[in-house]
Amino acid sequence: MPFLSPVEAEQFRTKGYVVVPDAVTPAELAALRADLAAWIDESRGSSANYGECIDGRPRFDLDATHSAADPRLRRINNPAEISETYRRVAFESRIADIAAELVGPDIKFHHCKINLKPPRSPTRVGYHQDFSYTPHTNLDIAEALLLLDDMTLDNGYLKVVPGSHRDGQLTLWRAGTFVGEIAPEQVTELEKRAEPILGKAGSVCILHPLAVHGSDANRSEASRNLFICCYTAADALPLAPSPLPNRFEGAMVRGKPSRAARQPLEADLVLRGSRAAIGLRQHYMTPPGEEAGDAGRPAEGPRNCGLRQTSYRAQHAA
Ligand SMILES: O=C(O)CCC(=O)C(=O)O
Repeated sequence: MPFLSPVEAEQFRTKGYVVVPDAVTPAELAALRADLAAWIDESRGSSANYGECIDGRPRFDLDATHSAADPRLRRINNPAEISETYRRVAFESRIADIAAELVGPDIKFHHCKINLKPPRSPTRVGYHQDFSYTPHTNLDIAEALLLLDDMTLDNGYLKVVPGSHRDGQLTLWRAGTFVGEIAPEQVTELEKRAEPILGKAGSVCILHPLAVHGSDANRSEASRNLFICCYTAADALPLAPSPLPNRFEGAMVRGKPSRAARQPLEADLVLRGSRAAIGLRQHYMTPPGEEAGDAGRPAEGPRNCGLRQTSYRAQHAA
């Protein structure tokens, strides 16, 4: 039995995203939230980023304003590696079934993270496409953003530009620098078309890798936390190192592994500099006014990302 209605599957193809309510059970949601509450509480004991991922980077990222009295955990990298609850939801829940239906049937795990926006968090995420962070040989990639809290118009909701996945890849580079977000002059136009992703905790938003999206500051007293899992088709091979290396990377989630890399039908993918872009920073989560960027980035990067292709399956199913 399909996990998505025909209307939902069609929305992913035409708009580049779909929001599915009740993607996890109430028990799964409660267990995810309980682990997260414990991590937030534990963070009170630290004043700098802590924990260690397999590449040596910290597991837990703190906001600059974090304190024991007002804990402000900003991101947890690959929680599936340290919590059986998160691993099980990433691999065994309905979310994985939905991803397999959209970009499978054979899908692999790529990475996961929790993005937190505590009450009154100024953190915004500039408009971007995830493909620049996770380039693969084809576009059958599903980014699943599970709402751990209700997402409302006040608490830093996600905004997606419908249909943007059909317009090709936009550069996240400016003047030779990887800035991680689309240029302001392009954003002005895109923003007019953006749709808010609102929903109850337990809903999942699945994004196409070229869907333009971002989010604003949290102006409310409620937190807005997302558990984000990236899945790829078994025959989508990474063209750059993972932004968040982890021990589950490449593990099959559904179906059979592939011995072949499927290439896009037509692609002019300029990847010069992308390794550095990916390794240095995952996403530019900057308070307004703060420059996005990163020291140590390459002097030059792709000026023109010429990939013009919607998902192979999307094209052929349409
Ligand atoms: O946490 C957010 O608000 C956005 C996350 C996002 O855009 C991403 O992970 O690609």
